[in-house]
Amino acid sequence: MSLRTGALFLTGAWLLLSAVGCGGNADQFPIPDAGPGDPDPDAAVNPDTDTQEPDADEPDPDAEPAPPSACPVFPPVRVTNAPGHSDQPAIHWNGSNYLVVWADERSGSSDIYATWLAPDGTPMAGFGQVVIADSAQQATSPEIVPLPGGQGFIVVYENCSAMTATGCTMASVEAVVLGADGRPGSAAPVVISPAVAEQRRPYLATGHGNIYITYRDRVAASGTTPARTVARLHRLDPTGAKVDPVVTLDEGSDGHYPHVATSADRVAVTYQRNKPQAEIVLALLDPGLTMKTEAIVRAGMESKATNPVVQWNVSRWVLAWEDERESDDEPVIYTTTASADGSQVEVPEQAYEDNGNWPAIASGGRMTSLVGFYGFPGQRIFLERMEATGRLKPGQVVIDDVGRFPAVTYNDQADEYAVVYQNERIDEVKFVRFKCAD
Ligand SMILES: [Ca+2]
Ligand SMILES: [Ca+2]
Repeated sequence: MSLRTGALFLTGAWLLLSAVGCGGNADQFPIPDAGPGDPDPDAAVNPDTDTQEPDADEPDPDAEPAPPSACPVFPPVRVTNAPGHSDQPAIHWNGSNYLVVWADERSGSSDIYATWLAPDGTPMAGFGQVVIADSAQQATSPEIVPLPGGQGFIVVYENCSAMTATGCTMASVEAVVLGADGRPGSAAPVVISPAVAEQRRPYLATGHGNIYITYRDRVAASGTTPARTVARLHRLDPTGAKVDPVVTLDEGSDGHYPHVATSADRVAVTYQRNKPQAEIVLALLDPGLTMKTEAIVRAGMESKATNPVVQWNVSRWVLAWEDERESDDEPVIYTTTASADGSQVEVPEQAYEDNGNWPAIASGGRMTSLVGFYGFPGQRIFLERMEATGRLKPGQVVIDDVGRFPAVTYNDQADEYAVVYQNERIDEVKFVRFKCAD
């Protein structure tokens, strides 16, 4: 059975909504069957009901023209070519080259692969594309950070072991340690959190000599307390093993979509909790994971808010998330910043007037921060440039390709940003880079 991420279902719905909403022809877009999928952009993996053959890697002649890009973008470079879906890439710049990891179905089921790219996105000779986690199940959603001290990397991912018609019903969070050369050692992947009835998308941050991981977990019903989802946070040692304490963010309410980052003196987790619904929180902890502050970034309201992300931008926390306050089932990306101690949160700003999904943030260089996401027209990757104050600069960087699931990083040698994403027409991973004058 072929698999895709659950986000595809929603993407299909958004494609249709967007096409209808802007007066376009839905037939212009490769719309998969929506199926009985859970309309959750965070759903892990779902059965593939898309019976269309992948399109050739050519521009869609019927696509709406791309909006102008705020600065020039190099042509995208295709990273993967093997048969089978290649999906959800993550990228790390090590000062010389990029290490890219992604989920790949070339073996017939989804495994995690890695490759090294030169600064221009061409493959590094002698490495190729290496399976780093050969799962007997379906391994997806990899994330990568360097080990403290820099002598290698750690990759985490979710491993789905049970599927129903509506998606993954059982998944574990696992880790694999790579050497400085990007190759896995002989140790088997570490199970950080064993499979229970909830998929759990892990994120990582390195800082304070530690590796921090956050993910969703499921708490069984107990007495009169119903089963619920919670956001976990703890450290990993350099072998990928769990280090106590395990922090549960706001144990009393459903917590979803946690994402982690570090500054010089804090660990930040942003997540969504239901108080009563769709509140976005920035939790700030000290390096030993004692809670210091919880700042409310978006007060709970009836409309949905999903997939928040956070990064440190030298002086402030930068946040972005999908927000449906403008229109149900039609998310747009909102951004804001918060002061170092969380005492001041700026009024959130809508980043882009049209549909936006799957935000990712990179910090560094003259642009200070960059918020990437995929949206419309054309299911393109858009990147908003942010000043140090958090104010968005006019215009967007636009990648003229059919993309989703962007991951963004900063190349401090070339003063460029690099994006990896999945080309949704051919289900392959691509790399693109750009540089803006301001
Ligand atoms: Ca492929
Ligand atoms: Ca496998």
